Amino acid sequence: MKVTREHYRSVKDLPSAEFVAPGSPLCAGCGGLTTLRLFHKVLGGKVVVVNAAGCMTLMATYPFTPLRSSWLYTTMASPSAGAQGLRDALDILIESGRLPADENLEVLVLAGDGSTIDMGLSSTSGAIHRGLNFWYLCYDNEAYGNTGFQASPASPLGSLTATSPLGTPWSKKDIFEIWRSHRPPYVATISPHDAVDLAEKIERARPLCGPKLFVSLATCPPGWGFEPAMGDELAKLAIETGIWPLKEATDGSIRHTFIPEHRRPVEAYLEPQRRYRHLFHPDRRDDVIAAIQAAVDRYWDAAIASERC
Ligand SMILES: Cc1ncc(C[n+]2csc(CCOP(=O)(O)OP(=O)(O)O)c2C)c(N)n1
Ligand code: SF4
Repeated sequence: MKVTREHYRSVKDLPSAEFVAPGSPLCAGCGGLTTLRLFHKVLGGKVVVVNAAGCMTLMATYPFTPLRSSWLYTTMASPSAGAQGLRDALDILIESGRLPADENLEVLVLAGDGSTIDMGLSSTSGAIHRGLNFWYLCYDNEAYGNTGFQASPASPLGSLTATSPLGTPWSKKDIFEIWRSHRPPYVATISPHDAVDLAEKIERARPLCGPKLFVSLATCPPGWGFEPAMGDELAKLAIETGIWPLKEATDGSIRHTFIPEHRRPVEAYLEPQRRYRHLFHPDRRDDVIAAIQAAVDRYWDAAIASERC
């Protein structure tokens, strides 16, 4: 089931302008880069990107950059503090007449899951609490990708990373709920597979003043172990199996923008990825596969029950 779309009916309705040019040192088939390209396209060109150290930092290999927008690079722990400084500076310059109002910029934090869910969470929590008017795009490749794919608290149960060679024993930290508990105006999950859903969510968030989070599943060919051409199929499978729910919370109230009523078994998503190969070869780990399936089923049973109320 899909919700009614108000702004975009198909990808043909998306703006044609590009703000991320082709050609960057990022890996072929990076789902995070696809999300950024789509996100920037819809948000528009009047943007300053505040980028925490991570894979996307590779875009700013001086003197080259594929970005047409402005860029501020921060440590992993401080993109939201950087966003606060930029927002304040822009507001003061406009208020004092030193910058024309039509030169205002949207402030967009761009950060990986490690920075978002772990190291940068404290400064972000402060920024949300202060009601900072900014956009936050987390590309969640489910590990510390840039430094060799070490486990992060976003690494899902059973996944192999450089620091969990037997499979991560924990479930992902729920950044959607962590943000939602701060009561920001808007929180959403998105996917590089569904450009229209992503674009609709940006339009719904645009009129809202305050912190706005978008968490995108970032399919990662080298870290997850799949051929770059398969990225879109995997992102689709994450939605169809129910592993990556597409949802939003406006003023705390959650709704799913797609409910996979006939969910595919999680194996369809897990088996093609090298990071889950140990669950299938040489012996099947039915216990771990069943635990992953049970968590997905529990999530959707609760979600469907609450949305029917
Ligand atoms: C305080 C600090 N510790 C470690 C590093 C080294 N470092 C640079 S990028 C990175 C990984 C970032 O992971 P994530 O935020 O998930 O983004 P990704 O690399 O996956 O894009 C690390 C550990 C750093 N820059 N700063
Ligand atoms: S390691 Fe993964 S997230 Fe990082 S650039 Fe490559 S594909 Fe993208």
